[in-house]
Amino acid sequence: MALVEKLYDAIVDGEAATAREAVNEELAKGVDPIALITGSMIPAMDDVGQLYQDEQYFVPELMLSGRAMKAAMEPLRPLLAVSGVKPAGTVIAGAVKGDLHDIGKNLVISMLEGAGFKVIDLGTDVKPEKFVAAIREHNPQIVCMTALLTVTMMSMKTTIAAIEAAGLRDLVKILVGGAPLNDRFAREIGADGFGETATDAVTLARQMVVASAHAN
Ligand code: B12
Repeated sequence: MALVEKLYDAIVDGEAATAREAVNEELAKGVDPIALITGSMIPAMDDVGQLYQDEQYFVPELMLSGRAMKAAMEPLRPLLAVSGVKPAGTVIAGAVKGDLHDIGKNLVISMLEGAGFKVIDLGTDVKPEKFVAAIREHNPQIVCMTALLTVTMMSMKTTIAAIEAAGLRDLVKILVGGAPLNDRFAREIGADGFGETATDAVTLARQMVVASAHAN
């Protein structure tokens, strides 16, 4: 899908109202929501990250772009969600302790909901004990964790250890994601899977639900 310049520029420039307007204009033309996300919105956030790294952008600009990304997601979320069907499975999702980045997590949630999963969003800066309590309360098949900071990646390990200590590890599959992660790290910390994109989250979640159904 070609880049929609108005949408891309609005996110890079941190203009929330224009970003939402651009999405609505594209939807009115019949453009596929996922094409907007992958073709224009994620590339815009990637470039914002680069600008920050190059010290052309600072935290206020990051925040404005984050807000514009969220505004652009608003009209898309209901279109990604399906309703009225039996959930494909239950997932709990959160950004781990210390991590306030939630754009990727929210995208993962939207895509999972779009694929028919019931998702309980634990939010950001989620402490290990909150993951544990949510597993007890909601009985999910899958736990999705996000970390965007190298310093918070280790919170994933601590969370998996807490889930293990609570005797719940065998009841759930654990998926991890976020820009600084890779497959090897996921294996080292004892996760069941790593996904680079929100689409990977759906593919892996589907595989894991099928696998756990066979195991039962
Ligand atoms: C927007 C942003 C912010 C916003 C966040 C707004 C929000 N509501 O989320 C704000 C301004 C709050 C922020 C704050 C900070 N940020 Co910041 N931020 C970013 C930025 C530019 C974009 C992140 C983003 O939203 N990307 C777009 C989404 C769609 O991508 P994603 O999160 O990776 O998710 C995708 C995949 O990873 C995957 N995925 C994600 N989760 C999961 C989970 C599963 C299970 C699966 C399968 C897949 C999956 O699917 C998603 C879609 O494909 C990145 C740069 C970058 N390019 O990553 C820096 C970045 C992450 N931030 C950085 C830093 C340093 C900070 C601050 C420390 C800055 C400061 N000095 O205060 C604080 C930390 C706050 C905290 N405690 O968390 C650094 C981290 C460096 C590092 N190595 O640790 C980065 C990399 C910028 C940089 N280049 O230096 N930030």
